Amino acid sequence: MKLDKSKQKEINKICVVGLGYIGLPTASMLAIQGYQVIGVDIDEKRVKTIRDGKLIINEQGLMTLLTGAITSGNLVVKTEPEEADVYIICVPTPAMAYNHGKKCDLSCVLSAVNNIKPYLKDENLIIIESTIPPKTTEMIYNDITKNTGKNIYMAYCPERVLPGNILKELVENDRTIGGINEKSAQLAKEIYASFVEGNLYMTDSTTAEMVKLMENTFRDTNIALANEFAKVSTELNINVWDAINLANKHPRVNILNPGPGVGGHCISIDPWFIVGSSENAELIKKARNLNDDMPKYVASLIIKEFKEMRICNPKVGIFGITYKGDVEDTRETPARAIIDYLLQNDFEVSIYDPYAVDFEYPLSTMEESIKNSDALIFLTDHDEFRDFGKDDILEISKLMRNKIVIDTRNILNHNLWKELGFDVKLLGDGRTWIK
Ligand code: SAJ
Repeated sequence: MKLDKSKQKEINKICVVGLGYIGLPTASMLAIQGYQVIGVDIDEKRVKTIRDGKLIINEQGLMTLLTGAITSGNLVVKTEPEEADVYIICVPTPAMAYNHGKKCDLSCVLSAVNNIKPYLKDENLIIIESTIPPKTTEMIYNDITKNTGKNIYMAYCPERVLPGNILKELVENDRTIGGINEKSAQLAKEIYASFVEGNLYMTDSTTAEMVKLMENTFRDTNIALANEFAKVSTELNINVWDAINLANKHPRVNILNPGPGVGGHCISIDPWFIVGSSENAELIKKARNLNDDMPKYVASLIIKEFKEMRICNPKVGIFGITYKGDVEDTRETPARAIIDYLLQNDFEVSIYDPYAVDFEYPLSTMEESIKNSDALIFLTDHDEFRDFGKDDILEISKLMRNKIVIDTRNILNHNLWKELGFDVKLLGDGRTWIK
């Protein structure tokens, strides 16, 4: 959709603060639509890299979009903000430890707001896209109006895109636009209407903040329920995967998958922002803790099993450490805690992951990880593991000391592994574990 300049007289210049996964694609998209965009990042190296037309993140299609934005002359990147009609804040909001849980670290958002304060004029619009706790937009709005005396507009418009598919989702996904008042929401809507093809829903800023957190909390609590079903099924000697599959045949049921825990920088963190905002968020807190305890549950099952089997000086190959399949991201990965528990219990651990590059523990080749091991423990649902066929399994079998596989994601062809002599143990299938 091209910008209808006649309708956009009030907004010409947009300053996007934070040029990461969300800020850079958003700034480029707005520049292509004809806005004059100033992209700001405090990281000089990052600014220089973008200026040179190079990418700071590996994202499909972003190179073409960025090149288009820079050559159009509409996108300029720098380390300091400047006067503009609109400011869009896309900086990180990590979690920090707090009161047996976590809370939102707002320091980057607050410092971005402080950096734009000297440039603010009456009638400016500030949009926050970073994930933040409820009422943060209101708090920042009150602070700005009190301390600058400026008459500004403000809105919260959370991003919703999946890394790996950012550009498509940036354009196609519906968006929630929460204004501090109606005029703020209306102005923010005009900006997003320039490139979003999905629906734009307007609401107030606190509702929009909750909407973002509720989306990820829904997923977290649903996974927690699946994980609890897995523990109960193990006790009852049934297979949770079969049970979930059958339950999901109901037209109004959709239970997600159990697993070794919930990782990544969104689902495992955002629910804490609700917990920190209300004493009534009991279920959310319980679900979060249940998912956080899954690595301990999985490690204890494995340790107990090895004791029952009387395997001395166990060596295991860990297959997959990233937080989910086919990505290289290890932030908040449950694999980290599982490896810690195994090491504390005198397991020798050798780690293989086809995607991970950076990790606290050394990474091995697939062969090193298999060699002389008693078991292979599959923690991540990489397609490479799913695709293991007869020849691969036979090769693996030759190198191992004991032929055990532990599948925490239900990704292996269990019948094939069993036919080739393996003892297959599946998370959530009580029949495969010694009682
Ligand atoms: N997981 C399970 N069982 C499942 C599904 C996932 O154990 O059935 C685990 C995964 O293995 C992983 C974690 O949960 O460790 C989170 O993975 P995910 O694919 O659910 O979510 P993210 O963190 O990669 O991306 C999400 C997306 N949100 C939703 O799908 C609701 C994305 O659209 C958001 O933009 C992003 O969070 C975000 O920024 O909030």
